[in-house]
Amino acid sequence: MADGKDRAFETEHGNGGETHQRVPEKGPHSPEGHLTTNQGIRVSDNQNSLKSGVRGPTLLEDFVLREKIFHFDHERIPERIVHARGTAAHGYFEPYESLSDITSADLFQRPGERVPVFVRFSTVAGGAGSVDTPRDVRGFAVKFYTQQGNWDLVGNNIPVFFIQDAIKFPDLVHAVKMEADRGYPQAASAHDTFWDFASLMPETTHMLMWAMSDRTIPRSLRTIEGFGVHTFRFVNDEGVSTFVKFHWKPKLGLQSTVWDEALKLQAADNDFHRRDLFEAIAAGDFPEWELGIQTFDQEFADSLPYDVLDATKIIPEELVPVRLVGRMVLDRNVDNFFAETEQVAYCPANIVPGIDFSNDPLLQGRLFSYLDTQKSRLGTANFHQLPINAPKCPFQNFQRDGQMQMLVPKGRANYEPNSLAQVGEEGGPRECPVTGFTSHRGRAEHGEQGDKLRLRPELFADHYSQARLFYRSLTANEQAHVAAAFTFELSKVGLEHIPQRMLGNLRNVDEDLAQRVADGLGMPLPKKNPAAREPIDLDPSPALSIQKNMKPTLEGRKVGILYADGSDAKVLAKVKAAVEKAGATPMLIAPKVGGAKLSDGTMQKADGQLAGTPSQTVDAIAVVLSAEGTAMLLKEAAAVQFCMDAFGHLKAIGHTADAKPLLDKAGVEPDEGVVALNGNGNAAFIKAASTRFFDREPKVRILP
Ligand code: HDE
Repeated sequence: MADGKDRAFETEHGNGGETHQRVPEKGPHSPEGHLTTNQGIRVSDNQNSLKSGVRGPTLLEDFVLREKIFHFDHERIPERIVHARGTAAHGYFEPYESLSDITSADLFQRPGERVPVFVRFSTVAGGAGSVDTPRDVRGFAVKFYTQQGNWDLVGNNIPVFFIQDAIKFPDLVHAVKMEADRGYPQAASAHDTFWDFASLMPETTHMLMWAMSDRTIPRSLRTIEGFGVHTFRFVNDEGVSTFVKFHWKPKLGLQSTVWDEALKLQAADNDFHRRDLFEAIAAGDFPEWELGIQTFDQEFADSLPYDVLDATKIIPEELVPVRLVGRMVLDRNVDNFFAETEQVAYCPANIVPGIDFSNDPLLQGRLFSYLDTQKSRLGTANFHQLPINAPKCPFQNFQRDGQMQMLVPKGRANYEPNSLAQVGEEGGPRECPVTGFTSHRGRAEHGEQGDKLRLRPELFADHYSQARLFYRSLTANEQAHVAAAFTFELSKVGLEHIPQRMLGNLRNVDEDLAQRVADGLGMPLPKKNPAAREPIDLDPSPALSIQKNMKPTLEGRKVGILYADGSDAKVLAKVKAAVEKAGATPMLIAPKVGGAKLSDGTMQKADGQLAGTPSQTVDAIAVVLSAEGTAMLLKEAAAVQFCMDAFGHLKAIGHTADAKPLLDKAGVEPDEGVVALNGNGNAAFIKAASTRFFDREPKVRILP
């Protein structure tokens, strides 16, 4: 009779029923390995539901089936309203030096002492099932499990934000998410409602410059910076406050894709970023960032032509250098995506003594939102007890009960004050004015206290100076990318008055940029929109450019090596070894995943099949083909596209002499990045593969 059971198991044990008598001591059929219901009852059959007769109806009495389906029906929880798609990892933070002069926060006192962290990276606009590589801001949320409680630094990979006041956040998010009637586009800002809102709210302009730059199409999560965005406070033992802005600097340097590559990655691998992070950690190639701080006092803040409480402004690094105070290493993947990555609950209100908020009106709104959203997402006020959210130091108070209470508090003391200790009963915890968290007092003279007003500080009205500063800090190639991104996004807007309004705003940023976007759209340049406050010229900040700060290294990157039957075994082995020596991962790509027969007769297995491993998934390519292999692949569109895209995405291309006809067919023109592989050390190829060839771009695409 067909019962769907595991045949090998049956052979071993004679028949299914016999297992009850002869339980092995170890393995899946040992007592510990037994499958049970949630009530602990052992399950005898996980393949068949209980029926009345072999062909009869399923019985309601089948509690094993009912419990299993019931639980499955409720496996999903509401996804995050923003930042729904994310990936996370465990690691540690260690300070380089004591910061006791400026903060009493315990985690910054003892150099080298590690604090566990859990970091979640995310996109913002798309749903949990969207893709990893849209043009979007990346969330960079860090939970530090310190000995004084949890500190959450819930930041982004961009140092400013779209809006200045939390009251506009629901409007912003409604506008950027898929349009309310049609339910699209997913994970894209290139549509009417986003640009309608953005163009009506000039305060978004600085962030728009960043969003349209290569910052929002990162190559890897390992190559993004992170920012706390708001101005925070450090407070030392004497209660003296210093303003602080937080930065994360990636060890591998900044690196982005080009737009066509990001688009094609959406087709090649929806999970490109999470796979990259997971694989790097699994391989022991641990991603690392340094924590940087910019600190300054009130007097300095008062001297600036912008307001440090305004989250649409940066303080250029050239003005206040970023001091590197520690490093963070991610060295452990999650065991379970749901239990950890999905259930983690970050909250900017989670701070520890020694750190405090500023009055940034965006931050102030966030302090309410995150706790509130966790209740609807995780369903109970006890979500802090989930292992991923619970502090690693003791925590105790008189909060009680509620859904999913996991703790079993003892005794009668569930209120305070109480005098139960006087009669020998447990009295429970007490407040501590000395070591407990105390808030920094605001100062009336800085407008931090006063009349109740729905107003913004005066300097918040300057919406364009820093947008201009950003644009003018980029390389010419990066500026062209910004113009191209505005052109692409606005070309997707159906209502014509919206791009016109946006162009009118851009004229306040930079006339040349506005003209380029207008030309790119094939639209007339409208009149400049009046600015609430006339922009001023600020000194450019080279630190804002990705290209000016890229690290020429192959470390942590991937090189795709294309080969086929007849490829030279020695050349292949040498390229592979050179790539490994440079700290990168070679990815062997052949027409068939089973491999190809090399010149010496050996069969070389592939890591990826050509049709499923396009060159956008790697950082550089080596085409190691014989004349015979080249002749065969000239008829394979995937091979031609492989080379064409590597060239178009400004990547290094190493090749054997015999592979030249394939490169010719793909339109690969000779330049610095196209290197002959002669099998002797491949030094020139490795050097080329460690960077990208932005000078090549005018040959492959017309940028506005
Ligand atoms: Fe968030 N944001 N946000 N945000 N945010 C959320 O909290 C919110 C803002 C950021 O990996 C939500 O748990 C408001 C700035 C990250 O789980 C929600 C405002 C910055 C994450 C929320 C902002 C961020 C979130 C949704 C304007 C950079 C993902 C789910 C006042 C400094 C954390 C959740 C993770 C998530 C509210 C603006 C970063 C709804 C009201 C600025 C990295 O509470």
